[in-house]
Amino acid sequence: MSTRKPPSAPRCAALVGPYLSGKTSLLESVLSLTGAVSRRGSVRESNTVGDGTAEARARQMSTELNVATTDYLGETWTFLDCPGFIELAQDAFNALSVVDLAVVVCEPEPQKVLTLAPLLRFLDERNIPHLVFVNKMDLPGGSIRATLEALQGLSTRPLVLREIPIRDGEKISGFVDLVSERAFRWSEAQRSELIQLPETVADREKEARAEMLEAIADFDDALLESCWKTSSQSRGGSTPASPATCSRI
Ligand SMILES: Nc1nc2c(ncn2[C@@H]2O[C@H](COP(=O)(O)OP(=O)(O)O)[C@@H](O)[C@H]2O)c(=O)[nH]1
Ligand SMILES: [Mg+2]
Repeated sequence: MSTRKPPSAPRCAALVGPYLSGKTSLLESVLSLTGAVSRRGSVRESNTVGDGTAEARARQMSTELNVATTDYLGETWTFLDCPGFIELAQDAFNALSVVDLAVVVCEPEPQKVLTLAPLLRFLDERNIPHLVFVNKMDLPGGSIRATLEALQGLSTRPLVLREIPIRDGEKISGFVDLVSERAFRWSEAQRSELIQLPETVADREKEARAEMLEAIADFDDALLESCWKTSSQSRGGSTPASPATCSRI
């Protein structure tokens, strides 16, 4: 029996969040990993797909919406990378009114996420589907747990981890996807590599997955069933690997 679902209509996602959290870099990674561009540019080298206007390059920041389309697993996604600069916030709110999904990009620092309060309120009040992507996990000192607690204080909806980090000493070397129960090792600017679930993270994975399923069970039985299926299929090795850029929370 085929496990493939029929492709959906084209979808649109907004990348929103504070200035410098990494939205334009995330867009570049998505485009590169899905094959829309052959070489991953970098904001520091001023050669990204986004921020291509003279003004954005000169200011080294997004000064207007960046729009790019790519395909993944047979589905078409258009991304609206919104400027995070506070004086351009209206551009982000306008984009959020038309998208299927908002990806809130932030850094793993509780103090910094407090600035997300108006954005999360906007998403909550309008019932806009959203996920939080905690970026810059390669930098030392970030805390997922403290960041999640700070975010929960700003959101009326329960927030649960979708991925947990794999630590290697002080550094984070990869993550476990709690839906498929697959572990991945990060490689700089490359597709994450599927690895055996490390023993050191097995207990934490069970605990975090139980929390995630419990939260889902409170409001969506179909989604709960789909999570169970995805995990058993991936243990059988029949589903494609998750994208390296999937959600961190
Ligand atoms: N260490 C680290 N730096 C990042 C990461 N993502 C983005 N950056 C850097 O953060 C800065 C801002 O990135 P940018 O994508 O322009 O952020 P935006 O303002 O949210 O669009 C740039 O110098 C990027 O190179 C990341 O995952 N890790
Ligand atoms: Mg930007």
